[in-house]
Amino acid sequence: MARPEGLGVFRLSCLFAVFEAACLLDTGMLFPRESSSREVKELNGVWNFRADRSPNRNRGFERAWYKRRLAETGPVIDMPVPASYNDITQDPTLRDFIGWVWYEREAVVPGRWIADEGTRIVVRVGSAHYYSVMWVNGVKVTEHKGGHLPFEAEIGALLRKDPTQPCRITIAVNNTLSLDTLPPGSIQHMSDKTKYPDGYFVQSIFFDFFNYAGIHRSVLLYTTPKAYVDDITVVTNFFDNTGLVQYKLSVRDAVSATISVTLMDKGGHCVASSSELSGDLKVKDVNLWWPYLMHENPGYLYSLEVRLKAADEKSAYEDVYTLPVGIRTVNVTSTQFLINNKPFYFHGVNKHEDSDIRGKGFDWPLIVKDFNLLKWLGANSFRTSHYPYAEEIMQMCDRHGIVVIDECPGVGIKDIRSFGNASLTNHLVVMDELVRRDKNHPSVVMWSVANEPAAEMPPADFYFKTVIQHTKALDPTRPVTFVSDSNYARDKGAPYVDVICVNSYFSWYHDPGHLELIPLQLNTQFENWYRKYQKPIIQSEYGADTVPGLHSDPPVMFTEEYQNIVLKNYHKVFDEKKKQYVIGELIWNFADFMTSQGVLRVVGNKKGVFTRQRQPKAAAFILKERYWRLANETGILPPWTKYPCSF
Ligand code: BDP
Repeated sequence: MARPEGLGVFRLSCLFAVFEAACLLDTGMLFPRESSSREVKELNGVWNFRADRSPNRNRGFERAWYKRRLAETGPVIDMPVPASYNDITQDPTLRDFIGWVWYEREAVVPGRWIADEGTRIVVRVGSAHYYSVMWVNGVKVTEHKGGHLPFEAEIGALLRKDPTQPCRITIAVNNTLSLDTLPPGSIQHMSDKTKYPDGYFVQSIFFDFFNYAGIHRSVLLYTTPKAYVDDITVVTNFFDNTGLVQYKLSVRDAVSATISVTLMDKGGHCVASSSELSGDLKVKDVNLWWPYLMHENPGYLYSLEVRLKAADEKSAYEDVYTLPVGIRTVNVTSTQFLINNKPFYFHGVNKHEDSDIRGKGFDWPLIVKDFNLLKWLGANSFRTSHYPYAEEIMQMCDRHGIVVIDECPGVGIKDIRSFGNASLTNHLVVMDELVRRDKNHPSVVMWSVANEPAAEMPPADFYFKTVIQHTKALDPTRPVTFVSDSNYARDKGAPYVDVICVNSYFSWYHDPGHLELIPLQLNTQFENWYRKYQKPIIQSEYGADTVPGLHSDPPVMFTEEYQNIVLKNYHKVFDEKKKQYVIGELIWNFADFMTSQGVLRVVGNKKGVFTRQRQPKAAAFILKERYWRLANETGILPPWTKYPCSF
């Protein structure tokens, strides 16, 4: 990614050719936004729900539950959408259920949507984990593999066939993970009749968070005109005071279209315009997009308003879509991560989408609380460990200047059978879907293709080389990483990435209790990786499980004092190495989170600096002190945030 100054324009002009060639998907996935030509109707609330408890979990398909009201097929319960279903009831068999569950509700579709044949009606699911099939009025409209990315289907024609019918949406969701899903898992059938009843099976997973399932993000109906803007890609740059927004539009079903593209500043003033499907917009006296705590006006967003006018024999159509655009650059040298050509140091966190009751279900109060905590902490960044987060979270990051390492669900790739062709093909499709969804977010500065896979296995080299190269071809504007454990010697992904991300748990999983070893071992870790690859390094995980309220001095494991010393000992080394090639530190974890049950976990993973209920442990104050100090050293802080801050 290192780029000599001055080559930027040449690089940009080549980008779109590559964007197109590499992606296997043929439609866009713009976030549904209301405009003068588009309406959005949320279908969140209480849905009917039924788990298929038949021995092969297939009765719903055999008896075509989608053809009737779900309540007519058997007993249904209330289920909130969005939410994981696991923690909603008191039933342990539903919490741990494996297989197909069925959701259903009827939506009221505005009559004018149906009456106007020039209106496309789309049903969209923000995410459902893991495999989904969707029907409308008993007709299958789409299916989707993967638990963290959106899918949609156009249903206008179907609804117009019989406008007297309600719009009954049925979604079957299966959480079973197999060796070629992402993340992978496997089903163990327990055949020892002395220990297990007939047909007993369990889901094995190779990652450390609860495999929450259900419809996790909003279900929407939205409209566009028949001729519409299907996709927008923007790439940005700047030279001196002039910003450059290179854009490309994809439009559908538009015969004889005219385009008008207007870039507006925050005040709504036009700063550049065009009437082409693709082009360069120049912005004088540009306001760059800056990270939180790096500039007094972080997260500056322009609005790119795209107007499409088209006509066919029957009608004229006008579509309007407005995309927020942040103008910024990202580059990597052998020792630095540069945002807008200035060194950026990641002082942030790893997160999970996880909370009481909702599991991985989207929840605005939780999200806004988390952003308040991030800002309180002085965190300027996070990694979406270990899967893509909700689009609304990425939009918050854009607005608040929180920098994101956007990770795909490539976590727990531990079994050699998960390196086969089926897995690889699926991994490439997931990267396509992720880049398609998140490519325009200025907050996203790097893609992460995997977390701690079994990189020592022989097929890992080809596998990760392919995934990393594919991702770079999809998006040549952002660096790519691959998150390794601390053992540099067995790493197969590192030669191909731009930034090395390393997780290590010295004095925890290695030499538990020996806090005094952290500085030596961490120093050795950094030296080894840098000597071998000469690439900048992020400490992408470190931490210690801590039960809030547990105390001991001298510190012992699981106490708040122990977590404090782990952090402080890591920080000493970071302070030295950040003068050389260490470009960031991300604590594991922002908050405690649920895992599957096991002897190493006491009601979940307790490495949070906040509890699962978002209350600070002692370590949160240490981190806050440090992050504000780092920000004060490296950034330009607005007066109200001057260290020591007023929070
Ligand atoms: C790391 C994993 C993370 C785990 C963490 C831990 O990347 O998902 O939760 O260990 O054990 O290796 O706490």
